[in-house]
Amino acid sequence: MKKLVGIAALFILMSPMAALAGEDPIKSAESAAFSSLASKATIMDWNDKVLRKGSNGWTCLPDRDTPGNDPWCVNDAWMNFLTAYKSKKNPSYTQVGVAYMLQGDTPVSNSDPFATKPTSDDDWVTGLGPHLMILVPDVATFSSYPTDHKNGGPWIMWGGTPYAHLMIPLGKVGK
Ligand SMILES: [Cu+2]
Repeated sequence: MKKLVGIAALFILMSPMAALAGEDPIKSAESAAFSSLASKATIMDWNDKVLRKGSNGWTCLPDRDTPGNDPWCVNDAWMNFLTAYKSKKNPSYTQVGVAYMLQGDTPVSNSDPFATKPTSDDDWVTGLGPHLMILVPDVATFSSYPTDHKNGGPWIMWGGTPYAHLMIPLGKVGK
């Protein structure tokens, strides 16, 4: 419970900090995808506050106060995932999820969804460029994909957990 409160506090702290940095959260959120999608999307901050109501079923969220630029544009299945993830509950989506992260991402563990500091070099994913992230209702159908994020193509992040998803780089991976 203490951890949950801590995470909630973190998310509450994050939006004023982003605002202090002078970043327009709507512009930041929209930059996660291309304008034909993002301009009609709902814009929401990380406290679930709607900053702009959209009309196309997509939701974009601004860069968080973490290293790297990591705005998201997601469909309903991914919103279900993110809501569950924030409270460490199992997601319950039943449709395919699509998320755009065209600005890249914050460094993250490839195996531990809740790692708070860098893990081993083989596991810690840094320098992520533009990518798509796909959810499927039955994560067992991911089994033919590699989990190695350095394989040069798509890979499974957080495999073997309820948060498994397919990462699809839209550019070169690594240096
Ligand atoms: Cu991502």
